[in-house]
Amino acid sequence: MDDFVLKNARIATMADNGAPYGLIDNGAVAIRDGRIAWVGASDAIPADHAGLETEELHGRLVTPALIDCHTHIVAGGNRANEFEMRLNGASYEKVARAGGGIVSTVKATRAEGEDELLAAALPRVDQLIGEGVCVIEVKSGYGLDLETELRMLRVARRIADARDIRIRTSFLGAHAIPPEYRHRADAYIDEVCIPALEQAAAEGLADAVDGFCESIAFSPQQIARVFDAARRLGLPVKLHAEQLTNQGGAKLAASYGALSVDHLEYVGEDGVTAMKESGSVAVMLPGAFYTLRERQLPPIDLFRKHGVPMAVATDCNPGSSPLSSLLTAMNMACTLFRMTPEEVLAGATRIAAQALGLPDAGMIKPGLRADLAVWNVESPAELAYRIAFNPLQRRIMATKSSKET
Ligand code: DI6
Ligand code: FE
Repeated sequence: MDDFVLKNARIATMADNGAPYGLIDNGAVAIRDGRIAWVGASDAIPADHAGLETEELHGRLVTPALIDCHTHIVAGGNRANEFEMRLNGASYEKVARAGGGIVSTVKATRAEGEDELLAAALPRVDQLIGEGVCVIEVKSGYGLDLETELRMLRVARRIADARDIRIRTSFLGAHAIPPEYRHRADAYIDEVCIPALEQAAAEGLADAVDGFCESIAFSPQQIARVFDAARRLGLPVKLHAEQLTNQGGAKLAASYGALSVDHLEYVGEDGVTAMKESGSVAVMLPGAFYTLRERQLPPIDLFRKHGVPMAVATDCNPGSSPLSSLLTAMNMACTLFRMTPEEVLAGATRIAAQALGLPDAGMIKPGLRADLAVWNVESPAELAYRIAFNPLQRRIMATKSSKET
């Protein structure tokens, strides 16, 4: 990437400068070697950057590039047929008997090769890129056998070769109990999940370890065994917790210093204070809340009261959140969860970076990567305000060579 300056922009730095959104009106940003070299007022560009190629932005809004910190974007098949069955009155049991639910995605994912899985994921990735996203977290968890879990992670890595995007992977072997281990969750953890995790770590395929702690998935004790393995391997953890019931997953994840705890509709105040102590981010996933027509709201006021940072992500997956628009997730987080436009923009930039353990992204600040989004809007609140409208003018991403750090 060439060195250049953007000027006469409204810059929502999302860094702490005392103003809402870290806003700099009539601002400029200097980019050198794929990093932010300087940011400030357009009439105060330092002499050492003044000679660079300069682009006039005519008051457009510039934000950090967006970050989708929770997706299952690699998955086989889709579940439109069961969506249709349910809307035609089929019961949950009937859908399950017809092979529906998460197991159907496991079956489809096992049946697809790397190229097929990649080809299916790329249009969803492209939609996110088209909304100014520069980092996508991608989970495994629809393989539930060693071979397919690793295949999913390889496909996730290949997304970064096929597109100008940074990918962070999470091993999610403890997502569901596969049919062949029905009623034998402990055996699944020992015989499949932990060996697959060890293999993924040995091959450098996992940046973090995730799990689904729920009555229909894994208990806190079972998740703890997966997290012990993660700790031995030196990998950070995160957890789907308290999505449908309160199992104490948030407290467990916090005790392992989790980067994030995700969903959290049913978390209690004890879970929230544990997350505050561990510095874990609360990842809000309104796409799943919407799709499942959930009624229990995540306790936004408790996160605010205890100073637990909130991220917002798509949870893009074929079952509970067939959503590949982060802007829509931001809108939903405002309308459904009553988060503020500033909270949701922070949640899709600075706090999302924190949820992924990325200290070099999510803000417009000297030294950080020059991953930016330029928008055809005047105020940052417009990003979350419109429904299914994409005002991206262009995305700027730090050079390919500095893509992985
Ligand atoms: N929570 C969810 O909402 C998804 N996974 C999870 O742990 C559901 C995934 C699916 O239905 O395919
Ligand atoms: Fe999820």
